[in-house]
Amino acid sequence: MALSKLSSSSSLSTNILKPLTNSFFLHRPISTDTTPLTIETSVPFTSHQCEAPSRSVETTPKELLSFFRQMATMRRMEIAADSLYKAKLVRGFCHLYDGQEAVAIGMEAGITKKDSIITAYRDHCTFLGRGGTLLEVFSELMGRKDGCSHGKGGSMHFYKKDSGFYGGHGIVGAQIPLGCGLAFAQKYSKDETVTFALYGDGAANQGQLFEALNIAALWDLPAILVCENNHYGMGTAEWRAAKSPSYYKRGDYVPGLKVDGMDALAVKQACKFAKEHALKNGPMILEMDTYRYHGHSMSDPGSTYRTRDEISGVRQERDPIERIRKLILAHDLATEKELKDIEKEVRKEVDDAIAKAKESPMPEPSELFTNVYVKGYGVELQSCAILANQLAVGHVLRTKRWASPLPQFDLPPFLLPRGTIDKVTRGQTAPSYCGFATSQSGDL
Ligand SMILES: Cc1ncc(C[n+]2csc(CCOP(=O)(O)OP(=O)(O)O)c2C)c(N)n1
Ligand SMILES: [Mg+2]
Repeated sequence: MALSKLSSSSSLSTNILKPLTNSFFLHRPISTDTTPLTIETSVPFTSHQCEAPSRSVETTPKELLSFFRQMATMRRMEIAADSLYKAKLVRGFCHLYDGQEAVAIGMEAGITKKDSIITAYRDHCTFLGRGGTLLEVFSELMGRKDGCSHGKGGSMHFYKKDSGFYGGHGIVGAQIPLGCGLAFAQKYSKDETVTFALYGDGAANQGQLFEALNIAALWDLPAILVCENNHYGMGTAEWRAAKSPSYYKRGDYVPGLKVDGMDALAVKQACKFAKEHALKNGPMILEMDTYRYHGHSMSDPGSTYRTRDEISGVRQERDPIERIRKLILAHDLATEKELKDIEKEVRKEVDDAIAKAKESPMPEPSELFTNVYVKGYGVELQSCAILANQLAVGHVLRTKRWASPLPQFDLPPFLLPRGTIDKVTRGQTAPSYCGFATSQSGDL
């Protein structure tokens, strides 16, 4: 695997930003300084069927500090989730995102909460990036009431509809057509927003991606398909699964961009660029070159199909948090001690959230079958909160047959033709539905 290197000497010594004196910064609270800065991305963008955006990214000390804090929080949260899992407080499936934090952080910096995001099962940090809280994360992981899906979704089914986060999906690739459905709704309602549909390098080989992309391109939908290329699908290296690993080119007639997904500023620049493109011209593919430190899921130690040297090499040369730390220090935006203090605070926030989540009650047994079926429609339509959400976004414009709302989740369930229900439920009801059981009782 060719790892694009974080070259600390070349990127950090770039003279685009003229270092200012320490005293200048010492008089400003570091978290509020909005002096404009221009920083060059670690590596150039590579484009397909479009011009690449500039490597010079506008930022501020405030933004860099917030990148650092947020990524440190995500990293700590994922490590804590690992411990909770090993202590058997989190059960069932659990996929961690440490290593990939710059994608979630950079994407949020390039878009707004009015834009939509939909992703796969590696969803904890995307949820946090959308404004979710640590308490909601840990409660959901432990199957408690205060979780973002009321403890009924578990690790793979995080949602935050009020800031445009549509999950959290366990079926590889399923979120891509659903994301295009969201983009269809956005275009239909002319609200000048876009959808980012994230998927992995493994999912990039799914047929449904190409079907959805074809329609999205035909109808100029504001859909940005983001391939988070962490170079493995479970234990299979990309070169064993993909004839062409240039995922940014695989939309053929759809423009694409390859981005250093370990550089939050590059991700921000690419997402801004893609949003502007998509609003005017329709879909675009972004390939984020990234890496996951953990194994695929908690049952995978992650070291049988890749060497320890490879993992530690990425940590040393490309780690997204270390990159931002070096930038902050190189430009005297904060001291090492200040950054260490932020990490200490983050640790405490995570510990406090876990303690609180442990106090959150389990859902009542009477909740077991709520949000699963809507009564009175003959065919018992699956309307588990999670599926209602999936269907709402993917099929609203197709079916136009509304059923009554689900008060608990403020979601519109739909009555779908029987064939559609069967098709969807076969693929998706089981994992979503079982999230509740698995998050509380054990492995499937
Ligand atoms: C349709 C389908 N096939 C197989 C699986 C089992 N599965 C879960 S994750 C995964 C690998 C996906 O890899 P990738 O898309 O690269 O995402 P990553 O886990 O690396 O984020 C597979 C095969 C599934 N959940 N759904
Ligand atoms: Mg992958």
